[in-house]
Amino acid sequence: MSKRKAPQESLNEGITDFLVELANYEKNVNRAIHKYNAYRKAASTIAKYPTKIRNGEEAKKLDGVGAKIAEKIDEFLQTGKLRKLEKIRNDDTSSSINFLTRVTGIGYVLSIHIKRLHSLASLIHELCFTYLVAFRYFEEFEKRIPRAEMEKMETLILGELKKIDTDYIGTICGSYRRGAASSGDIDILLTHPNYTSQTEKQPKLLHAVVDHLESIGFVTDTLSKGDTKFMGVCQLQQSDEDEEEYLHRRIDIRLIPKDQYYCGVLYFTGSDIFNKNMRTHALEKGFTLNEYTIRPLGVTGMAGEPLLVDSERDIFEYIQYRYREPKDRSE
Ligand code: DCT
Ligand code: MG
Repeated sequence: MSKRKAPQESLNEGITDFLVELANYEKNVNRAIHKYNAYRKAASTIAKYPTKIRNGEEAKKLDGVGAKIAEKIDEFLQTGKLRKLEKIRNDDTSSSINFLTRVTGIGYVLSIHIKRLHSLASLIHELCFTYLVAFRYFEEFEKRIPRAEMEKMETLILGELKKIDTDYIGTICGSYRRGAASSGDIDILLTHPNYTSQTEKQPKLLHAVVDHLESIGFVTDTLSKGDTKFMGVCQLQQSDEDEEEYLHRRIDIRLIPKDQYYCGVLYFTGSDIFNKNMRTHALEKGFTLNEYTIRPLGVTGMAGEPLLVDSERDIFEYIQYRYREPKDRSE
């Protein structure tokens, strides 16, 4: 009597599960994208394999499964677990990062901090602090921001900017700029004519804005504050017409040199898929495009000097790409 065949994905589920867990660890904790891709690829091939894998040797015949992964499969099949994973799971730092990455994306900030920090004391301080903020607002960060609230915040932020210095230029990018009905967070790009890639760094231009937004009670918490990038939390104050209190929202403010501003605005407006497609098109036309600059590629493939850019349109024109309004940039 033949037993009914189990659904395909459960045949080697133990193996695919541990491969995916390893993949996420490499991505979130080590930021090792190649390793992440390698584990993902092996997991996806094995998930499609129609029979139960008996040993590493058998798995090694599959596309994307190399000697090292085959060894892990053997260990897993023979012992029912993986020492490497046990170690990772028991390591506080990596579980914290994995957890935070899963819940809010703050793990990313954290993993950067950990690479940059020098002393254990400051590491602990950062960890606790980020944890506290993440937990405090955990539920609020999961909720999307309605467009009407985004509009209110835009008016407030741009208005306050002008009070500090009329020369500031600010743009709320991200999904909001693409006209989305709701957004996950607030992505603000900031520049000032006095600040270019040729001048010295001017962290004061960023800090003056953050401090001011804090002083009016709009920015409520800081997750990280560098010379050019602030990541934190903000909240609109309830007014007489509002029925409910506003939620706490994630806000990122980036200070960008004026000559790189429009490449930044383009990049941070997204979507990520649109960016990817536009970069591919740029490469086909012989240019390399990133969040800072657009540069022509020479015959050897070396990038030349950044081209002058004074609007988003300039970038489209350089690479002969049909201009798209932000609302048409979903892909
Ligand atoms: N971006 C990108 N590639 C990524 C991540 C981000 O090009 N891997 C760019 C495009 C969007 C911009 O950065 C802001 O990122 P998010 O805030 O994550 O995206 P969003 O489109 O604003 O979506 P959400 O409404 O969820 O904030
Ligand atoms: Mg966003």
